Amino acid sequence: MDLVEKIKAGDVRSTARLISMVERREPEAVAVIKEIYSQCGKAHIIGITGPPGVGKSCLVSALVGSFRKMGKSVGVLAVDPSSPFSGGALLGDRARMIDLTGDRDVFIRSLASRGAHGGLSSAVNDAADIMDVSGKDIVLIETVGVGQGEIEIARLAHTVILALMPGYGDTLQAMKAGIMEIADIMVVNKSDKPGADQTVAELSSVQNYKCDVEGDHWKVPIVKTQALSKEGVDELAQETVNHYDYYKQRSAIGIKNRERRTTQFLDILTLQIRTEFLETLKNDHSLQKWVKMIGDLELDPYTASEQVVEMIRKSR
Ligand SMILES: Nc1nc2c(ncn2[C@@H]2O[C@H](COP(=O)(O)OP(=O)(O)OP(=O)(O)O)[C@@H](O)[C@H]2O)c(=O)[nH]1
Ligand SMILES: [Mg+2]
Repeated sequence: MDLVEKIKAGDVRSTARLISMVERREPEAVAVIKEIYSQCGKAHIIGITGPPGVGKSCLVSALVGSFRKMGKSVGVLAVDPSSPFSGGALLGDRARMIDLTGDRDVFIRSLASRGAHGGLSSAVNDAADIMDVSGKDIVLIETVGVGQGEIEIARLAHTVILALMPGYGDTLQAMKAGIMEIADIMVVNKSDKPGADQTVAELSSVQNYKCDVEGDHWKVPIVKTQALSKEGVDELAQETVNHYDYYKQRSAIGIKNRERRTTQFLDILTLQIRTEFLETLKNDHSLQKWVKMIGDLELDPYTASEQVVEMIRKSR
């Protein structure tokens, strides 16, 4: 059996190998992705995001348990923290997840967030596709932080869970970063701590305002959880299923998928055009003249790019 066949049969080692190849951006990996692409689209992709330390990894572990009880197989992608401050958390995550690894229907992989320029979101896209084709019913993606990069990654999910914990600070931060808008479900984890109900109330006032639309709109549920004791986690799992069903019933999963694929396509295309252009720049004397003029302050880079775009337009 070749690699593609093995992955389709759900072989764990082959799946892990291909994800590593994707992470290292090996050209052979691209060839395999091309081959499996048409078989994507069966998995329900769930993103979980939120400020550091709110309990995302613990929630992921607990959610895996809830989904297994529903008879669903699960792939987990943990996007490693790049910050040296949270570097220690990863080991903790692995240790917490260890009790799940004996199960054949659970596959856990982390992806390092080093390797800049869009490399990560492209690796996450590919890894999610690989888990999908390997037969996982659910693909859970944990991203760290609430920055633009995390928002981009969360966007590839069908269902985005925003995890917060009691305390106004985190809530405010999340609102500022604009991440509230992408949340399909909000979680107040660590609800064993004081102030959980107040945080829920704060969030629901924001949500009511934002979702105060008549007719056919998904009302973002706010779920209280305690990831360590697993309280509320079955309910959270059920809400993700409800959200997916809601979109499916309205044939809106296709729209979500198209949005994801458009972004992915643009990322790949931009990178390819950039590479291609840099190659041309090296060999084309007229382009080098341009670069020289920009360097000598005879032409500004804005006018130069407008002229290049105009040139491309004319050549079409
Ligand atoms: N009291 C309480 N502590 C919790 C709960 N859930 C998680 N924790 C603790 O919160 C800490 C952080 O949990 P993680 O799951 O690593 O949090 P995270 O959001 O994944 O953290 P990063 O990946 O570093 O952003 C750990 O010490 C957990 O034991 C909870 O429901 N209640
Ligand atoms: Mg974590």
